[in-house]
Parts: sequence; structure tokens; C-alpha cells
Amino acid sequence: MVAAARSGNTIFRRFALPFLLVFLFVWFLYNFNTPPVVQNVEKAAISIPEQSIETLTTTVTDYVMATRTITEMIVETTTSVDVEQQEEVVLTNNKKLEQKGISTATSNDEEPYQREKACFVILARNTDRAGIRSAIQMIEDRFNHKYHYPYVFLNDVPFHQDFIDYTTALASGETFYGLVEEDMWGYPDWVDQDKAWELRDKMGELDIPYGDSESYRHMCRFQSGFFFRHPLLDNYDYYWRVEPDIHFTCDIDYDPFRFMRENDLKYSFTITLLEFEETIETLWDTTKEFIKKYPEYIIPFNSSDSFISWISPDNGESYNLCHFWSNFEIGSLNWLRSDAYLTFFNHLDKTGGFFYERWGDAPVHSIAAALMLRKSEMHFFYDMGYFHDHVTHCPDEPAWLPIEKCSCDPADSIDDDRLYSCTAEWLDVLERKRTTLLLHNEFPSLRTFLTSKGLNLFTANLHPIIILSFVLQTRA
Ligand SMILES: Nc1nc2c(ncn2[C@@H]2O[C@H](COP(=O)(O)OP(=O)(O)O)[C@@H](O)[C@H]2O)c(=O)[nH]1
Ligand SMILES: [Mg+2]
Repeated sequence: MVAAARSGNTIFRRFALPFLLVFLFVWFLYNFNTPPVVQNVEKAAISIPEQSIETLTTTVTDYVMATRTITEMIVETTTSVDVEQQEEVVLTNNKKLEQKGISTATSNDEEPYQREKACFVILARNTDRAGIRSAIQMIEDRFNHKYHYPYVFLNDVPFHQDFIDYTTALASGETFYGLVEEDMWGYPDWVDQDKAWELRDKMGELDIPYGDSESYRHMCRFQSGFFFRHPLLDNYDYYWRVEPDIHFTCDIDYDPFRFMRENDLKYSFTITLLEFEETIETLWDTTKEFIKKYPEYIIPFNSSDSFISWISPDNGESYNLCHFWSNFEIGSLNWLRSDAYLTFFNHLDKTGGFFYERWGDAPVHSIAAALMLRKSEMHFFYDMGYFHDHVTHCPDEPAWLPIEKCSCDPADSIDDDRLYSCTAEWLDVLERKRTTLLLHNEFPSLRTFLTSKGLNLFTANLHPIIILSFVLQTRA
């Protein structure tokens, strides 16, 4: 009796128990992280035809690659605090916020959250008050109510008190208001203002957007070469540019500034476009002179790190007009303050092209990034739904949309429109898949992912063990 019981016990331990554990593991893997809302999607997709093993293998492999990249890249919003790493500016900010009655903790974190040395930067006119308020409200709702990053407002004339009051009231972080002095906004002495006026007038007749605007030119030059040197930004390492009336259409539930620092990123974007050629007639020739004169600042075109091919189809001979749309940028202020970037800006500025033509800060930042940054130093915030001036970027991963909390319509997204946008080319050049760019604190379960791809484990007649072996194989 005892022997029989012992042998039964052994059989259970040798075979049944491992099987049970594997079964539970597979079940967990399969169902893990399925938010309730996703169940409806599964129900909708239940009648699925049998799929081949190859399709399933590819899909599972995609999933595992995506989760692996995401796990590597994910930004932990609840990282514990290393006291030695606390920066003075963060402590000062925290103190000021507490005095203001603002909690410095994230909503799901007992410890004070250690913000990065980062801020929103908003160049605005007093007349932009309503548009800026709307933008702040959106940023707060989608992101900053958890993080309380400060805002720096800049203007070439003093802000009105009501602008200050109405914007401070909406911000959950500190707000600072600064005047842009004439050395950052006026004409440099080498620019012939009469010639600038004549050329402006001509461009106005051609119906080019802002063709005849003098203030727009000052604005573009300021954004190209000066905002990051404004004293109010001295204490920060990263900036997030905000404009009036922008929309963020998905929740941002991680800290992009931290993501930038932890991954040593220098520049990021959500939308890319093509520039109006008439506004930058000599910009590329001027850039080519710079490349010749300062090769030490350029990532060699033949290096696998260079992404010159994104802006030039012929290895630097010509410019294809592709640029990051700079009304959204999260970037490194230290990169913009570097000798390399400043030498580039000064080289451009000396020609007077910001005034004689209408060089925009978007092509200037983009060309600098394409010449001086490595591929790995750039990021496409694919998971940030963003809208500005009738142009939309909206993530469109079927596996993600049910949990993304996005209000945009992927059908409106400009990303794949190769006539107007260069984002698809950017992905080609970087050999990146969109899924690897999704940074989210949650990833859908394998079941959700398969279902969204029109696959179902059980209708595909596959044993969970096969799935498990795919998963383990790909993870190895
Ligand atoms: N203070 C100030 N801000 C300006 C001026 N012109 C434009 N801006 C700001 O610069 C940014 C870009 O201007 P915007 O008119 O939106 O240009 P667009 O996005 O290229 O159409 C916005 O944040 C504006 O508020 C100006 O003359 N003075
Ligand atoms: Mg704008």
C-alpha cells in the first residue's frame, strides 16, 4: 500500500506536476495583462478560419520581439530614488511645488517622483492665450497631471498679466515667464534690412505661407539658434516644445524625458513633412559648405550610424525637403548648446538666409540631426497621438488601440502618406518596425495580440506547448 502510494506520488511529481506547471505557465502567458475592455474585441473575432502554423509562428515571433524590445525600453515610472543622483533643480522644484500646495508624487507612487531636469517650452504671443490654454489642458490631462513638469513661456514682448494668470492656473507644475531680448530676436548687423524687406515682399506675392511675414522670420531664427540659450532654460537638460492649439490624443503614461535620458536620445518627433522649396533655396548649398568646412562634426555618410539617406537621395548632393515637424519636439538642450550645433547655426546665420529667404527651424533642426546625430540618438514617439494645424499622427496598431486610450482616428494619420510625409522612409532607413516603437507600461496578452491579427490559439488547433516553445525559442 505504502509502496503504491509512494509510486503514485512519484508519478504525480515526475509527470503530472510538471505538466500542470507548464499548463499554468502557458495559460498565464496567454492571458496575462488582458485588460477587461479587450475581452469584447476577442468576442468579436471569435469565428476565425484555421490558420497555418507558419502564420501563427510569424505572428508569435512578432509578438515576442515586440514585447522584448518594449521590456528593454520601458520606462519604469516607479523607480526608487537614488539620493545621490538627485539634482538640485529637482529638489528646488519639489520644494516650490509643495509650497504651492502641489503634490510632488505621481498618483500611484508614494515616493516623490524624481523628475528629469526638463521642462515644456512655449514661445507665444499674448494673443495666443486661448490656444495655449487649450494646449496646456491637453498636456495636463494626457500626461502632466502625474508628473508636474514645469513650463517656460517666452515672448518677444512682456506677457500680459492675464496671460500669466490664466496659464499658471492650468499648469500642475511651476510656470516661468521670460522676455526674449533683442540679441535673440532682432536683426544681426550683417543683414541688409532693405534687401530683406524687398525679398519678403516678393515671396509674399508668390503666396507662400508666411512669405511676407517679418515676425515669422524672427521666430524661426529664434527657434533655430536661441531658445535653448535663454537664461530660463539654463537649469534644464531636456525640452518639450508646445504650440497653441495642439492636441495630444493618446494617454502618455510614462515619462518621455526619462526615456530620452535613459536611452541617450537627443531628438524626437511625431510628424515629418516636406518643406516648401521656395523658402529654402540656398539652405542645402550653405549646408554643403558647412559639411566641407567642418567634417569633424558630421557622422560619415558611409557609416551605418548615418541617416543622411533620409534627407538626401544622392549621398548628400541634394536635399529631399524631408524634415521633422518641429512644433512637436522633445530634445536635448545640451545637444543644441554643443559646439557642433552652434557652429552649424552660426554658419547658416552669417549668410542672412533666415531673412533673405525664410528658413524654418524645422528643416534646420532636421538637417542638423541628420548630419550630426547617430541613428540611435533619435526617436519617433509613435505612441503619442498628436495633432497640429490639420495634420495628424495617430498610432494604428490593432493590438494596441483597445488599450491606448486614443481619441484620434488612425485613418487620418499622415504617417504612410509618402507624398507629404517622410515617416515611412524614416522607418525604412532605420529598419524599424512600428511595433518596436510603442512604449507603454502595459503590453496586451498574447491572446489579445493573436486575436487582433485574426488568429486564435484554439481555432488554429495548436497545442499550448507549441506556442510555448515558439515563445521560449524567440526569447532565447
Ligand atoms: N512671441 C512670439 N511668438 C510667436 C511669434 N510668431 C510665432 N510665434 C510662436 O511661435 C510658434 C510658431 O508659430 P505659428 O504661428 O504656430 O507657426 P506655424 O506652426 O509654422 O504655423 C507658436 O508657438 C507661436 O505662438 C511672434 O511674433 N512672437
Ligand atoms: Mg503652429
